[in-house]
Formats: sequence, C-alpha cells, structure tokens
Amino acid sequence: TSELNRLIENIKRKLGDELFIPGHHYQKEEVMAFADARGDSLQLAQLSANTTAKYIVFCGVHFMAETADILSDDHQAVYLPDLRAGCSMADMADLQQTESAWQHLMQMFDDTILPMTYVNSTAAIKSFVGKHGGTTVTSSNAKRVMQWAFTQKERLLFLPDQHLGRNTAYELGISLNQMAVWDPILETLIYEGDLKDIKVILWKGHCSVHENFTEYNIKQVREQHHDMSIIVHPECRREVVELSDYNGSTKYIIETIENAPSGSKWAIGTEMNLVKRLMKENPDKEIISLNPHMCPCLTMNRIDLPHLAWCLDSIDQGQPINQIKVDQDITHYSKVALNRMLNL
Ligand code: CIZ
Ligand code: SF4
Repeated sequence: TSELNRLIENIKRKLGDELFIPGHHYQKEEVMAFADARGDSLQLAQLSANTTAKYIVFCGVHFMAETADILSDDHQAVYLPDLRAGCSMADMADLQQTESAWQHLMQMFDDTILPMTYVNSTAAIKSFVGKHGGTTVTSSNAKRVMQWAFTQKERLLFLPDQHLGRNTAYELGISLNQMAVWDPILETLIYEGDLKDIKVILWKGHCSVHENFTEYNIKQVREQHHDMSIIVHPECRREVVELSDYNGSTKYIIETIENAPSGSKWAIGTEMNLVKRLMKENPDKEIISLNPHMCPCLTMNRIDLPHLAWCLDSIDQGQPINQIKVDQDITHYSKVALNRMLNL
C-alpha cells in the first residue's frame, strides 16, 4: 500500500495541472486521500468542465464519468479507474426499455407527458430526455425542476428512481394516488383509479443502497436513542422519508451535520463511506448509520488504491486505459437536457 501511495504521489507531482482527480463523497478514504476535489456527481462534472486538465481520472461511477465527459472539452479525456464501477440504479433504465415505454405511454396519454431523468442515469437516457423536451434533475434541485416541468406538460415521466420522483412530487402536493409506476420488465403501468388523474409516472427503479434503510431501522433508533435526529437521502422509500426528521441531497446532509450543534446526535440514512467520513470529521457529535449494517455502495467501492494506481500509471506510460467517451449525438442531446436544468 505505501508503495502504491508513493507511485500515485509521484505521478500526481509529475503531471501537475495536467491531471485532475475528482472524488465522489461515496468513495473510500484511501482513494479520497488523493482527490483534488470532493463533491456530488453534478458538482464534480462541473468542476471537470472548468478545469484545464488534460486527464480527468474520475473516482466515482460510470454515469458520473460520462457526465464529466459530456460537459468537458474535446482536448480533455475522462478515465474511470475500474470499468466495473457502474450503478445499479442507472442500469435499471436502458434506452430500449425507455423508448418502448414512451410509445406505450404516448398512446395512453396522447402528447401530455414530459420526460425527466435523475442525473443518476446513463448518458443515453439523458439524451433521450433531451430529445423529447425534458430535463435532468439532481436531488438538490428536484423540486424546482419538477415545478418547471409542470409548466411544460400536464404530466411527467420520472426516470429512473421511483423514490426520488415520489418524494419530490409528494412534497409538491401531488398525492400518492396521482402517481403511477411504470414497470419496464412487465411493460405495464401500475396504478389504481382513473388514468386521467395521473400526474407523475414513476419509473420502477431504485438505489440498492438507499432501499436498505427501513421503517424497522427507524423504530429501533427511536426506541434506543430518544434524543437522536434522523436524516436520510430522498432515494430512500417514501415511508422511510416520512418517518425521518430531515431529508435531502448529499450536500444538504453534509451541511446539516457540519452546522449542527456540538453534542447533537444523528442517525444518517445514506452511503457508508460518507457516513464514516462524517463520523470522523465531526467527532464532537454522536453519529451512527441508520441501518447498523452500514450500507456500502458496492460499485463505488470498486474504485480502490490498486485501480487508481493502475489507471494513473497507464496515463504516465502514455497508454491510458479505461477512457469514457460518450458518442457525439448522445453528447449533444444530453447537454441539451443538462443545460435546461442548469439554466433554470
Ligand atoms: O446516490 C448517489 O449516487 C448520489 C446521491 C449521487 C450524486 O452525487 O448525485
Ligand atoms: Fe447508484 Fe445507489 Fe451506488 Fe449511487 S449509491 S452509485 S445511486 S447504486
């Protein structure tokens, strides 16, 4: 390990400003130690677009590296240290399924739907959405963007995270019986009641990390720690968000914990590496994971020291591996969707 550390340090020193290493909040500590910036997926993609670095070695998952490639210039290249670092949520909506769903839904609802996608989705889905007048959203701006979307069309198709979609719509005053779920495997719309009442169609996808926080976990914390506040990410199920004290994006969770009074107690419902880091950086507060099993994101954790070293070494040797290059047409329409959001 110390050898790998030295190798990485040497390459970083040698490449200087030519190299930029963004590190997502869910990355392991051993990787984060070498990150030039920390952030959520969109912040990191925007930082990648603003740096002049030639090599962007993205420590995060595949869709984030794609977004960095989409927003950065032609003379920059984005690399992902381990190509197996995907995202199970993003994988729950592929282009073929989405096009087929769109055909069905357009027949059912005429031309009254606007598609929107959480940034946690493949570039192909962002591009589909961009082509059809829609936009991307993040967990920080989901409410504002959804409000805008309703000025465009009567109803929305929200990809790929049903929970962020449901939680956001609910907070905007849309009731659960005005929401339907599209099941891409069965190719059916799951709903009760009258089609014309439906305002939001939720894609049946979820985050396999955030789905692990349950009502039972909340009950346990309430019983065992009477003065503890519970804060969760809106990728958690509606029931869990409902029973929590606070919910919001990664940025919101970090800021809330950092600004909380010394001695305050928190159970956090989000990815393990971030919870661990918050524990370490806020020793004056009592912090636990809402789920005692901690909930790591397995694909985020595939980026480790050996993969980072391997990737940097390949760049140093002049034969870079694992470049993430989004095709031109997809880049164009993904940018349309991303810019609609960024300009709001
Ligand atoms: O769950 C994730 O992967 C999140 C919150 C990503 C991001 O930074 O938007
Ligand atoms: Fe995907 Fe969930 Fe992992 Fe984020 S935490 S990368 S949404 S599986």
